[in-house]
Amino acid sequence: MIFLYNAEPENAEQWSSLLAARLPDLEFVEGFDAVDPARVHYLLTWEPVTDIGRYTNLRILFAAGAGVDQFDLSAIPDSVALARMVDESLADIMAEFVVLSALAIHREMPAYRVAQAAQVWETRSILPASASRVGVMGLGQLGMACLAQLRHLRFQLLGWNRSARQLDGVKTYTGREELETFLSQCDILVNLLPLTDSTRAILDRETLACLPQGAGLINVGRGEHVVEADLLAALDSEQVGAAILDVFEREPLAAGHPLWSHPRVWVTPHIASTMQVEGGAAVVAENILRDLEGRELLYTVDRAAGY
Ligand code: NDP
Ligand code: OXD
Repeated sequence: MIFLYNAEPENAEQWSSLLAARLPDLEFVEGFDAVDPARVHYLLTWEPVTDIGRYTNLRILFAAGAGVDQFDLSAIPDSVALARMVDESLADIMAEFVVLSALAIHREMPAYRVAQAAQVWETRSILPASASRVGVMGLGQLGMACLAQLRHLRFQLLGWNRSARQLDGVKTYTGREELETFLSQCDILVNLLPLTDSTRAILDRETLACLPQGAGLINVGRGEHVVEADLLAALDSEQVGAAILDVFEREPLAAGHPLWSHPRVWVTPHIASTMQVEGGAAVVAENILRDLEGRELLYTVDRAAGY
């Protein structure tokens, strides 16, 4: 049995020894070019696989991230299972980033950065977190982890999701019909949707206009959820007061892109969270064992839904 690893080279050794501890017969191979594709049974990769049909004995394609939008799902043969990364540490780290960003927006840090650049000493309103409404789009593994941490700070919480959810202390909304009502109450909006045909460009001129005037946006989902030109216009008109953006339509964000220099935008280079090796290897090993024993796999992707 061959496991082909195509993720961060610096973590390969640790992956290899963690997998060997649970699967001593698994041969660990690193890099797409290291082995004849027909010999590979399990494959972990961030990048899309070119010509996946060459992997004639592939059993599970493991996405190295939580999202699978980089893959052409229609090209993956039905005989190959697709599993994504779900790991408690990945969710904890995402929640840390979202709490940090929500507090920064709530306490108007982007405005203080602008004031500092101009050497202006000017105080702004000081209110507890309970005065701000934070809405999370996408109540999956990551969205739920963020809500749990935001709750500790006493933010007022809202959630929007495809299927209906009932959550203690969170006002929840479902489907497109309730999107506008949800958005109209979000002083701070957090996007944690997966990128699919139904969610691409979901934050555009029309939906951004539904937010309360001056709302903050935290985008940690995917860049293509937001129409960047519409966001820039909303920032310029102060419909959006501040944006903390970790993901972009094109990554890396191009030099000279107006988002780099907008005074009320904070840019981070897709670092909100990432898989941790221990958690990732545990999930992969568990799924390989399940496959070998003919049991149901964990965290498989619904290809029709696209996530
Ligand atoms: P999950 O699959 O666990 O959750 C996705 C959630 O979104 C589900 O609750 C789902 O609803 C909901 N959803 C899907 N489609 C729609 C829709 N059309 N309308 C409303 N709700 C919808 O994903 P994760 O929480 O694990 O990850 C979310 C995304 O976060 C990833 O896909 C990735 O893009 C991004 N990410 C970003 C990282 C970063 O560093 N910036 C790191 C990791 C992930 P339902 O419950 O009905 O299925
Ligand atoms: C992921 C990511 O999907 O890092 O895990 O964006």
